[in-house]
Amino acid sequence: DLSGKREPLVVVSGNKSDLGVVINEKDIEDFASDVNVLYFETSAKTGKNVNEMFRTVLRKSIKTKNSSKHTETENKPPTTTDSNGFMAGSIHEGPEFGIGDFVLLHDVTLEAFMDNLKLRYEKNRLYTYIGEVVVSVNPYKPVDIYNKNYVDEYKGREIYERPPHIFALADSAYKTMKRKSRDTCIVISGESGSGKTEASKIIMRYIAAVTNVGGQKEVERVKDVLIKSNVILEAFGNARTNRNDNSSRFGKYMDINFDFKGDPVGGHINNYLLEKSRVVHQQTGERNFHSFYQLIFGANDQKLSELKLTRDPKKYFYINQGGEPKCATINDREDYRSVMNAMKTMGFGFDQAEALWKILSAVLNLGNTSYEAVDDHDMAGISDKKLLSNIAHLLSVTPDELQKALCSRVIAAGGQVVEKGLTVSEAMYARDAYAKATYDRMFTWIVQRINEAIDPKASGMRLVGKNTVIGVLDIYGFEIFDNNSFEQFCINYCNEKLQQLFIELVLKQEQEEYMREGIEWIHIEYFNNKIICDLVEQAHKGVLAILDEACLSVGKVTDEMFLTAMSQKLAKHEHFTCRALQPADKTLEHKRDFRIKHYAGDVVYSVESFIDKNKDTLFQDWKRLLFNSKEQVLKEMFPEGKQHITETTKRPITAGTSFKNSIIALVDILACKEPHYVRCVKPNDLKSPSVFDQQRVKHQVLYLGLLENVRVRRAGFAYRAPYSRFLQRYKCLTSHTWPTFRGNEIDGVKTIIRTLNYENDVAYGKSKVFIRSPQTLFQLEEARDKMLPGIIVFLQKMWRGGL
Ligand code: AD9
Ligand code: MG
Repeated sequence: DLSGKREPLVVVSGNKSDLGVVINEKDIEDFASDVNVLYFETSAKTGKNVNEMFRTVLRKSIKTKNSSKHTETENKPPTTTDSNGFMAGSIHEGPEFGIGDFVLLHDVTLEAFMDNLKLRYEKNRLYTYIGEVVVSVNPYKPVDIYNKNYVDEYKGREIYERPPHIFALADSAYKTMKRKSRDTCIVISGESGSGKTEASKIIMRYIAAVTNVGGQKEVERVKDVLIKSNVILEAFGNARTNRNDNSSRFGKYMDINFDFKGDPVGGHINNYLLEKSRVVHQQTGERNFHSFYQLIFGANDQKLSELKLTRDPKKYFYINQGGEPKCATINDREDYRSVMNAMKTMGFGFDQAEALWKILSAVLNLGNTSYEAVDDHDMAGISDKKLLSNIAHLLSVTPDELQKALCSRVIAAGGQVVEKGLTVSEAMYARDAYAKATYDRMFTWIVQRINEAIDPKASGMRLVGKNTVIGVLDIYGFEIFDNNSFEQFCINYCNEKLQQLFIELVLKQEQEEYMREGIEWIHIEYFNNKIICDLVEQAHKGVLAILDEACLSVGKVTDEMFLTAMSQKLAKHEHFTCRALQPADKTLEHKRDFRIKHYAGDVVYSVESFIDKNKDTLFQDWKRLLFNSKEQVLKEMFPEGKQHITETTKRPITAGTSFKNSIIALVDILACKEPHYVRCVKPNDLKSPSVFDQQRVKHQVLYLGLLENVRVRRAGFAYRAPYSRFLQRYKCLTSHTWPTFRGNEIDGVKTIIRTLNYENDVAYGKSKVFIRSPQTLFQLEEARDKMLPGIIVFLQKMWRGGL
């Protein structure tokens, strides 16, 4: 396999029956435009028909190549040759652009790292490698580096052959998946606003651009559905925050399924912990989820009046708390249409889409209900009967049923069913809980519908042979706010787990591979954050276990009691502290505060509402109300409402434990795939395209462990390959090994290395050859590049029977 090169060419010699998977011209064409030199060598003499078939493909490929020459535009990727004489357009672009791989830094110091990152940022070089990890800096401006020319430049090439780009990583994940039939995943991490979601979309678009060369209609449809799913998810799951105008308020892991030819045939999305508290409360400067504003600004007058809404967002308590309902970078009106359009593509029925907007309107109106005491016992009632009947209408229930669910609770005690009125404050609390639960369930319902639409089995495509996946993880970054609550605690725990996986896979595996291969290895110290993961998740004595214990005990347990329990059980833990343990600590201002020393920095959490949020109780009354609604979508959202009040319910699993389980499952999914990493960095807090805030960036570089990552890559070897692959790829570089080498593979590799004088830069492992510096690799690649035209002529001669 001499794959990975520019000019599409298929060379064949052998017997037709030996050609295996290649069965018709179309398939060959798919291969040919993707893998540039495909060389089949079999023992028998070439059959005439097969020859003819390949000739046709060859003619076509050459035609395509020639015509594409004339259509190249000025938007070409950089192709300068650097002062070191490295290949034009390779990872080296010349010293003025800094160094494309941090592994190549002269000295690995934080200062040198920062200088290089800053220089590249200033030169609009958004991407820099650490080996195969891509470090990306958010440009905060449109950059024209994702067009078709760039796709063509990166398609099918090896990661080191072009300047650093996220396309190279996407291509590498795709190639691994396709060539090795291995499931791969791309883990995108970084703090809020660092560019994770944009990166995931760029990757998806790249994959869409390089697949389906055969132009199959159904594959095109699948790609369209996969891409459009983002539009709906972002509408309902993203919001403007003070850190990011389009902040994802949920975690997302998406598998893209491919058939044996490498074309996408479907996918599956797992969603994690939507920040539902936003439905009822927003901080100053922030907004609720985009969907509310899309509805208010996007629906026409008639629709609004049907939905009992006005176009004035200031009138609705659930969306007016942040202050500014409009966002300069967002066009809610246009987005409303895009969402409608995407729902159509996704196969949502008209009635279903209508139901979703109705539910949104019901939530908005619910937020405007107020409660007042209707008797001497402070029992709550709703005086605005019009509002009540509007909401009832939107939820397809009767006003009476709605009033009951909002102002009272039905409980079963000793076999008897009793109705108990709620106090005004209880009713206000219940109202918000209902609004949050309804939105949260609606979001999950939407994800389920999307999953049905992208289910590979539903795509009607024939799934032949092995089906592989590329998973893309775009999950909330580490968060440190002024007030950190249960949500930040969960999000930061998730980031600890991902960091742990990163350490396991990248750093530890690297060291282990050297040991396995019997190569001398200088041990590198790095911080292993397992201790913090344990602090949160360990059975019996982890924070989540202590919290669950508090939530499950009988009698009233307060947040403060939970804190006391933690201060007793975790007193000795070096990553945990609170006022009771360190009374003099000024950062623990409030007696309800506790602090966790995360790998990314110290975070002070307030225990307030931890119990409540963890219990996540939703009174049966609301579930029953909506299960009995005439609206099918609501019915589907609340299936437990079917249960009769006297049936004892198992205590539902707590929010914290359920989150923990889903994150552990996620880590398991990722751990069995070949990982690729994008580490996103946010250059400043001003969303500015021109400010490189040293302090902020330095902090991220440190906590993302980037420097440790460089040290580990550098202490070891930048590149490694099994002997057979290395020999196959570079055997053309010496006359001792080309066209065939008669000895064993290790000797072949050693011959190449010796002949080219790279002995000082190489170590020989048990099954792989290791190359210390990427420069050597670049030189090998460059030399091979120069040889290729000659090889092709050679093969052509051989093919025509001239040799
Ligand atoms: V959060 O954790 O969901 O709050 P993300 O996902 O890390 O966050 P996002 O991808 O949404 O950040 O990027 C924030 C904004 O930065 C985008 O809305 C764009 O305006 C901007 N951005 C990010 N990446 C790019 C890019 N490659 N090119 C241009 C970009 N702009
Ligand atoms: Mg995001």
